[in-house]
Amino acid sequence: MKPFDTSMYFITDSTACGEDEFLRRVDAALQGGVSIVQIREKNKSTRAYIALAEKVHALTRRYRVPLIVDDRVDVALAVDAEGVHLGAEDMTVAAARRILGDEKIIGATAKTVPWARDAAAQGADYLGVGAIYPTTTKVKTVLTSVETLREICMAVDIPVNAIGGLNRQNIDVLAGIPIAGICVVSAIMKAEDPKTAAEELRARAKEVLFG
Ligand code: TZP
Ligand code: MG
Repeated sequence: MKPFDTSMYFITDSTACGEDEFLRRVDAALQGGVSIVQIREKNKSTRAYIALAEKVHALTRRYRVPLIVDDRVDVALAVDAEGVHLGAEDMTVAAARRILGDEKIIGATAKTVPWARDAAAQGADYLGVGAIYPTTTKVKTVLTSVETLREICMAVDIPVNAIGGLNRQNIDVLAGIPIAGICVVSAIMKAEDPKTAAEELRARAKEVLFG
């Protein structure tokens, strides 16, 4: 597997704007220094998902940032993305690993310690844990306490990221928890200036979490 850095993990959402503006925002986030990008599409046809993922991958490649495809191993393979992110209703990590081999990054969602251990044992490369705060992004999720997040970090030896409602103003709640990074959608995607938002969030995360 190629090395990857989940410290500033940006998840896209194309539902709020047209495609040109969407791609402009993703490019701005990359300029602002996000370390990894996930394309997350819930309503597109397979063909449209692949078409958009190809465009996003062209951008992420330019910045040498890995692209992760949410939910879909087939889409990840079709665009030769660097990895896939799997939730409870997606293919298991073990099945995805059989298909993708050892070179691709496989992330998994985990909301409990047993779930986290299971994903790690199946070969997940990182975990996303949350939602830490209520989120305005369309998602089927429940809140995960900061205490559970801490326990998950202690229970597995793969990188753990926090997700859900995180922004520059509230990430201090994560100080002292050995997470590898934060995942955000709105804090960058819906910002007036996504480049500055990414820069500021990254700086704040460095200060509060990795300082
Ligand atoms: N999983 C748990 S919360 C969430 C996902 C995909 C959405 C996070 O979005 P935001 O806008 O950063 O709260
Ligand atoms: Mg999923």
